[in-house]
Parts: sequence; structure tokens; C-alpha cells
Amino acid sequence: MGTSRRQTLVAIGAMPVLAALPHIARAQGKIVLGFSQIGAESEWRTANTESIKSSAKEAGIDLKFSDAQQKQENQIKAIRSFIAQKVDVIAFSPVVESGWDTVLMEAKDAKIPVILTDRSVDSKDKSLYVTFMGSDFTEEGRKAGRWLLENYKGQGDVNIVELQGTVGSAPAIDRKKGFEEIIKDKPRFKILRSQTGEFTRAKGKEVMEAFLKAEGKKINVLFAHNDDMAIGAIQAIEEAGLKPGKDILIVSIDGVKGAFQAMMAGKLNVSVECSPLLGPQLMSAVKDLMAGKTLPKRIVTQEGVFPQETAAKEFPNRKY
Ligand code: GYE
Repeated sequence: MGTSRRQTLVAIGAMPVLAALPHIARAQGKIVLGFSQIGAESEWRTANTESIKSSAKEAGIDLKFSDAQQKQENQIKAIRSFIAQKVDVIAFSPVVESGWDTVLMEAKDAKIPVILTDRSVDSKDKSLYVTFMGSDFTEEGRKAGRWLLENYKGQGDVNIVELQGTVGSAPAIDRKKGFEEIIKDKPRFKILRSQTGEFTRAKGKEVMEAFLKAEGKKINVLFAHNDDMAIGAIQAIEEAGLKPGKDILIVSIDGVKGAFQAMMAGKLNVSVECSPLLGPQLMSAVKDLMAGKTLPKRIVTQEGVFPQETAAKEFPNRKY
């Protein structure tokens, strides 16, 4: 009976977690994580999904993965189903910022902790989630703006067109805000037109065609909230008989491989990095939570800026 005392101590030590989470998963000894992904709109998102799936596998976490195909209602359904299945932890990347309080309250009532990854929500009640891990999108917008101010060589007015991300999403709202903050007291930098390209290549191309039709050669700069839209727009610019990266300077965000290829071809001028490789960080946060540790309320991803002249050297190191 030498082990009985030890077993008792372990049981007492583990009690708060077990009492709070009397879930099926515990019986098999594996932590169960329910993850609701936005969809597959961009190279960034594909890399993010792959990072989450592979790191869950590596960490021995049982991942229930659900793809919402860009629809908030699908994400809400997925979260409700995770609650019904009594998963240990729920993580999700909210497609838009608003409208989550009800479902987050349901998770809270079920005592299932929620981790926000990549994008945040605008809920006033911060107790509805344990942490938000991801990039500082406002700072990314500022970095894009600063790069432009420092590197734009022409004289006179600088006419900018902007391709925004998904309407109502945190990265679209914050990148716009950060960029505007930097150019606002520089009156020669003017945003002529700004419209959503929904973070996709196809829509980026379509909206850029409309911009070109309306403004033609007046356009000096394109600021795209992600690389995919910039890549779509590059096609539109070429089809209009102009040279992307030269006739129109292009600034975008993400730093995916496709952007590096476009930079090496001289067609994109800079990409501000936004890392999608959140999987390992998420899995360690899930394990920490299950071990009863308190997580910091905000976990910020560290990122750089890659101008065209650094692309060829950096390309072999890129992981997404
Ligand atoms: O920049 C874009 C993607 O939320 C940071 O979503 C993410 C953004 C990323 O579709 O490419």
C-alpha cells in the first residue's frame, strides 16, 4: 500500500482541474481542444490551419477542427457543438469582432475556457475569454505607413488606394487605423479610394480593376491589408498595361511565400510580417491551462518588415 498516500496527494493536487472539467476526454488521458477556424481565404490562413493541426498532433492533443467557411453563424454553431461535446478547451479565430457575447457566456457557464487566436473580439466583458494570442494589427498598419513615408521618392501628391480585409474583422479595422494614424499629418499622402477585397486574391483583383477604371494613372500607391489581395491586384495592374512595384508602389501585410516571390520579381515593394504559426504557442497555452496555470491576458506575436531588397536572401528561411 506504499503508493496509496502518493495517489491521494496526486488526486488532491489534481482536484481543482478535474472538478472543473469532468469531461470524457480526461478518461482517455488526452486533452480535447475544439478549434473553430474562419475558412481558407488566404495563404496565411492555410499556413495557420496547418500549424494548428500539426502542433496539436505533436503535443498529443485531441483536436476537433471545424472550418466555418467565412461565416460567423458557422463559428457559433461549432462553438455550441464543442460545448455539447464537453471539450476541455475551446479556441477560435473570430471572423469579425462583434456578436460573440452570448455564445462566450454559454462556454463560461459550461466552465470551458476559451482562447482567442489570431483575431480578437470587442466584448466589454474580458472574463469571457482567458487570453488573446496573435499579432498587433494596429502596429502592422503603422509599420506599413512608416515604410511608405520613408521610402516614397516621388514629389507632389501621393494618391493611395486601399484594399481592406474582411469587413468588421479585427485585422481590417486595426490595419486601417494604424496606417491612417501614420499618414494623417502628412497631407500629401491621400487615400483616394478604400474598399474591401475580403482578403482574397480574386476579390483583390476585381476591386483593383475598379480602382484602375475610376482613377487610372492617378494611382501612385496600393496599400493592401494582406498579400493575397496584393497578388490579385498585381494581375489587374499588369492587365491594365502598368508595372506593379514601379508605376504603382505596393505595400502589403503577411509575408507569405507568394509575397516573397512577387518581391523577387520586382512587383511588390514591401510586406509587413504577420505570423500564422500560432499552433505551438496555442498548444502550450492549452497545456498550461489544464495544469492550472494562469495565462497572460495578451500574448503578442513578434514580427518584422521585409522590403523587396531583402526578399531573395530571406526567401529560403520562410516557413509559410
Ligand atoms: O492577414 C489574412 C487572413 O487574421 C491575421 O487573415 C489574419 C488575416 C491575414 O486571411 O491574410
